[in-house]
Amino acid sequence: NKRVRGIQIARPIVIGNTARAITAQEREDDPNIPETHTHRWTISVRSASPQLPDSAFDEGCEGVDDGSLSVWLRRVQIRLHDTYKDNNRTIDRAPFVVSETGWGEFEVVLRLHFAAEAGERPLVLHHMLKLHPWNVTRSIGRDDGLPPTVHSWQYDEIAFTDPHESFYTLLTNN
Ligand code: SLL
Repeated sequence: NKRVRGIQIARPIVIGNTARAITAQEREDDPNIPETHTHRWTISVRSASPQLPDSAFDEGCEGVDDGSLSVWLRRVQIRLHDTYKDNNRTIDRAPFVVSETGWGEFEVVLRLHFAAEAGERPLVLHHMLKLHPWNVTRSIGRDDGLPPTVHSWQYDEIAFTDPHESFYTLLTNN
């Protein structure tokens, strides 16, 4: 598998989480939510393409076509705190998202597996799950009567140096 020498090609991503307090109504509707759990949160890995609508960063992120990401990112393993049951989660297609409820903040370990064409080892990234708003995190009000959503995101660029020819073709054709 030949490499294209002297080339670096990067893809922008955003990793992070949204979180908000669980309401009394939700507890009433879902008796399975443990009493100790105070928050509902979603961790995700998304492409940072400017075309993505704001809703891509909402709770759940349903209906967001993040297809361009799946071209080169084939699997994300997300390791939660070991207080979680089955704390190693594997997501094999976009959207690369894990939603849970819980009571505490912890460091999430994300392992990004690239398309086989890349011939690259998985990349390990970290994200501090944020539940509580403070001065740096934006807490965005909403008009649906639910508590405000906390957002904590970090932008990153995944750079491939001297990429395999087939991977370079895959990236540039999509
Ligand atoms: C610590 N930051 O280091 C804390 C850990 C863990 C939070 C927080 C799971 C709850 C459950 C949950 O919210 N864990 O599965 O019941 O000590």
